[in-house]
Amino acid sequence: MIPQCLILAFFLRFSFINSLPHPLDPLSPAEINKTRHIVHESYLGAIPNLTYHFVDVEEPDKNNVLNWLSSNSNTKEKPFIPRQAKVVVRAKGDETHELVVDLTKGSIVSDKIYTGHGYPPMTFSELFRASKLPLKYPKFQESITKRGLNLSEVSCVPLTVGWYGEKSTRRALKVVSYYRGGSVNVWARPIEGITVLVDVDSMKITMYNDRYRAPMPKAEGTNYQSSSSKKKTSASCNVSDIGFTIKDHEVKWANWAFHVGFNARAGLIISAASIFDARKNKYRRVLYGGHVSETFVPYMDPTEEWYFKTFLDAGEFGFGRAADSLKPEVDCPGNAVYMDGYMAGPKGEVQQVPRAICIFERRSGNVAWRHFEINNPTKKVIREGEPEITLVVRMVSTVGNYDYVLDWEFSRSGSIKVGVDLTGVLQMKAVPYTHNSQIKERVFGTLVSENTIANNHDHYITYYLDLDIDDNHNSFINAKMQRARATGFGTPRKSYWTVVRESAKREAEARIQLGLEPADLLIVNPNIRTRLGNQVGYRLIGAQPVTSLLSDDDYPERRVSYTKYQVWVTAYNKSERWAGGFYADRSHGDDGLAIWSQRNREIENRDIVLWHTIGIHHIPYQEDFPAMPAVHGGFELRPANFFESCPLL
Ligand SMILES: *[C@@H]1O[C@H](CO)[C@@H](O)[C@H](O)[C@H]1NC(C)=O
Ligand SMILES: *[C@@H]1O[C@H](CO)[C@@H](O)[C@H](O)[C@H]1NC(C)=O
Ligand SMILES: *[C@@H]1O[C@H](CO)[C@@H](O)[C@H](O)[C@H]1NC(C)=O
Ligand SMILES: *[C@@H]1O[C@H](CO)[C@@H](O)[C@H](O)[C@H]1NC(C)=O
Ligand SMILES: *[C@@H]1O[C@H](CO)[C@@H](O)[C@H](O)[C@H]1NC(C)=O
Ligand SMILES: [Cu+2]
Repeated sequence: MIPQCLILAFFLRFSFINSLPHPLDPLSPAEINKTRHIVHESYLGAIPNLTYHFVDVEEPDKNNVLNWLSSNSNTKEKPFIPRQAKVVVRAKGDETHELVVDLTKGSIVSDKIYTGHGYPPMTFSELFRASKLPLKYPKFQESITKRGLNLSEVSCVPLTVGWYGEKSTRRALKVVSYYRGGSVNVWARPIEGITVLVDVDSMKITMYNDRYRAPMPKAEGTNYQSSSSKKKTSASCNVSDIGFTIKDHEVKWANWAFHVGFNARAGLIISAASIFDARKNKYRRVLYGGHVSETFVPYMDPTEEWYFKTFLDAGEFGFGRAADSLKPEVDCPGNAVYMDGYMAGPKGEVQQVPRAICIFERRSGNVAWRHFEINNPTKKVIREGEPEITLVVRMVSTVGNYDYVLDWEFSRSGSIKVGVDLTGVLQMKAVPYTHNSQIKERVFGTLVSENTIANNHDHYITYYLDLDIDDNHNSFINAKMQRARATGFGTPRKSYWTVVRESAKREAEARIQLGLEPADLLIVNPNIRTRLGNQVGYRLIGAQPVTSLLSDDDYPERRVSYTKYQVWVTAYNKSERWAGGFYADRSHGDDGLAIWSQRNREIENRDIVLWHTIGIHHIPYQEDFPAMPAVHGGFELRPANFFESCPLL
């Protein structure tokens, strides 16, 4: 007995030491539980109805993480990095506490009350309770009866309200309602004309208006569930060509090594991505951290019941909070491996999202590289090439009616492709019209079915990209292609283009509107050169440019003024991560990317962060009804004089 116990004790101790988390790991279920326990043991535990709005790992200082990453566990001890959680709780309905909880010490090491504009995200239970209020509200019941509808068939959806110049604000939601009545597609049958304002801290309806009625769109043709007879795709694609390894959150595949994280706000987070350079026989740093920073979805309908719909989905709701469990063989192919996501619920309790992330090898059917050659001395034909094989890391965020499929795709060529597929169901508005010819007023969208307008809107998805090319001393280069006159060469050519490389010295020089002039945008390490003397770098191949069409003085635009440029570069600052500001709900636009950039810090040969906004202006079409075929957007980070030669050979 005794020896066995000793052996067991030894193993437990050994495995404990070995399982010290990677400093960038998300909080584990035990750590989320412990965070809650520490907060409850403090003076805050005595406050009734304390609500948890944000719980995430407090990211350690970058230098400490870099030391940790570079220390080889075989030769020297990993430096100790305390595990800390950043927590935002609300107490007594009016105080927002920002806490740093030290999980190693078991205590709160920082406690500040936030008094600025804006609020943390709603909790799930707040959204749920607000959505139930109208159903018990006599005036709403009357409105439903007057429309000849059945209250038990009504679904209510709580929406954030934005900010429209109010001097002082309270936390609020507007609840919109839909009629199921025989359809699973609630979004297709809106109950139009009603405004219900809920004050969230008192959880009461504080304003109610039933302004007009519109006919209820028919239920027929709104269902999007595929018929059960449809055969599943065969799993014959279950091939793993290269194979990858996952140790906790660390992934190794082909020449890549990186860390996969998850939190309630950003969802999927890629960190510490390095690529093995066979010639240098070492891993070289590329991306210290990358994730969705904010999203902005403004609807283009200025009427009473619609004008406020200008959502900052990541900051107001949370892309991770909205993460959906992935369905094998539909959301990810048969060879995928899954990771669960964990976050804190409204009471600080652990919430699990099973299969939040999937990782799989993709054989796209494309060519990675090829060449056919007849001009060679042997007179034999040469035909060489390789199929493209990549590794994809994916999650899906379903924010209300929309589904965002978020991909990070790693290629052996050194390229990282970041993609978003937009799908789901449109936001629709009930109208009296069944044919386009009947419409004599402005309707702000497309008639996609009888009595149904799908409203015009935009999607902007802003990425945080902390690139570290080899090390932290990087510069941003705008390599402009400029026309030159061909004079003095003695040839009949009149013009050609040449490259003018401009290294941005300060943040103001790195606000870019794509598409205005041809240019390559690069993050380079000005201190490291290839054998041939070129600066090593990575290049951003940007998405098709989208620029907000809202006027600068419009309130939603003031909150996301960073959408006027698709590319920004800022000086690295650990606390500058969320492009729309940390407190996005009802924000006034006094925090966020555009404000930080105004400091106009030096960014040449510094630790810098690249920000890129992708998206679409969405004019709906009939094919988007009742569910929308995915629309793809994305960008690429691609080596540019980073390797000495083609890394595929
Ligand atoms: C959560 O923490 C409490 C207090 O430390 C402990 O009693 C409980 O067992 C933990 N629960 C889980 C699921 O880890
Ligand atoms: C706490 O919440 C409960 C249930 O939601 C509610 O009945 C009670 O009034 C709240 N207490 C305080 C002090 O707000
Ligand atoms: C309303 O719906 C409920 C549940 O579907 C049903 O039992 C009830 O008969 C309906 N009432 C009317 C007036 O249609
Ligand atoms: C596909 O491959 C994975 C990983 O090797 C395996 O776990 C899974 O069972 C396979 N699925 C099928 C349908 O063969
Ligand atoms: C880092 O960012 C925060 C938030 O913008 C700011 O308050 C702080 O002054 C910045 N620190 C430095 C050293 O610039
Ligand atoms: Cu859309």
